[in-house]
Amino acid sequence: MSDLIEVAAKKIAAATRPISFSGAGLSAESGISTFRDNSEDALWANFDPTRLASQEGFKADPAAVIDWYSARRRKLAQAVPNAAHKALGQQAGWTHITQNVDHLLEQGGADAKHVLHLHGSLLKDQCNADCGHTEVIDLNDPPGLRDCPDCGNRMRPSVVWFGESLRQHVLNRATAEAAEADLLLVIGTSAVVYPAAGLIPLASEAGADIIFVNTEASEMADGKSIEIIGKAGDVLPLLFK
Ligand code: BJW
Ligand code: ZN
Repeated sequence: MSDLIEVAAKKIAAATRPISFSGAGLSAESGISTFRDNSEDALWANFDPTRLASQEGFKADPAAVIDWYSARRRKLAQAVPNAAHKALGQQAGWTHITQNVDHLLEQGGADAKHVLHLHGSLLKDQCNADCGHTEVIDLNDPPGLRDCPDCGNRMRPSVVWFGESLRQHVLNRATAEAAEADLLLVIGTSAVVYPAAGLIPLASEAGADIIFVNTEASEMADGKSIEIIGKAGDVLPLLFK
C-alpha cells in the first residue's frame, strides 16, 4: 500500500461522519461515459451539452434529445457496479452525494435512503412542465418522444439540465451533510459544475478532511487535502481495507 493511501485509509477509519461525493469517473469502469476528461468517448467531447442537456436544446430538437437519452439508457441497462461502487456500498453509516444519474451505487449495495442524487435519475421520466406526472422507465426499452398524459406537455428524463435548479430538498440535505461531515471522499468528478462542486469548499471550510480520488489532478485540491491519482475501482477497495 502506498503511503498516501495508507494515510487516507487511516483518516477514513477514524472518521465519525464520513460522506462521499461522486461524479461520472466513479462509473467509468462500468462502461458509462464521463462528460469531460481526456478520454475519447467523454460525452461533451462528442456532443454539444447546450443542445442535449438544456431546455433550449430540448425545445429546438426534442427528438434528438430523447434519442440521446435512450441510447445512454440502453447502455446503462447492460452496466454493472464496479469495485468502487461495491466498496462504497459496503460502508455502513455513510451518506453518498452523487452527481450520477445511473443508480450504480445502490446496485453496488448502498442503501437508497442514504444516496442523494443531485442531478436526478435516468430511471424516471417526468413532465417537462413539472405538473407532477412521473413514470418509471424500462432501461432496456426506453420510450420515445411523447406527451404527458396529465397535461399534454412533453415528457423528458428526470435529470437536471444546465440552467435548471436542483431539487431544493436534495440540495438542502446535501448541503447539511457536507457542513456536518468530518471527512469528504471526492471520487471521479471534474468539480466544475455548480452548485454541486461548491459542496467541496463548504465541507473543507467546515473542518472536514478532503480526499480526492481521480485519474487526473483536481484544481480543487489544496495543501490541506489528500489527492490520490488512480482509478476509483483500483483505489477505493484499498482505502477500505
Ligand atoms: C475518473 C475515472 C476513474 C475518469 N476513476 N476518476 C457558478 C459558476 C459558474 C457557473 C455556474 C455557477 N452556478 C451555476 C452555474 C451554471 C451551471 C454550471 O455549473 N456550469 C459550469 C459547467 C460552468 N450549473 C447549472 O446550470 C446547474 N443549475 C443551477 O445552477 O441552477 C440555478 C440557476 C438556474 C438558472 C440560472 C442560473 C443558476 C445545473 C447543472 C446540471 C448539470 N447537468 C449534467 C447533466 C445531467 C443529466 C445527464 O446525465 O444527462 O450533470 S452536466 C454533467 O456534468 C452531469 C454531471 O453530473 C455533471 C458533472 O460532471 P462530473 O460528474 O464531474 O463528470 P466529468 O466528466 O466532468 O468528470 C469526470 C472525472 O472523472 C474527470 O475528472 C476524470 O479525470 C475522472 N475519471 N475515469 C476515477 N476510472
Ligand atoms: Zn404534465
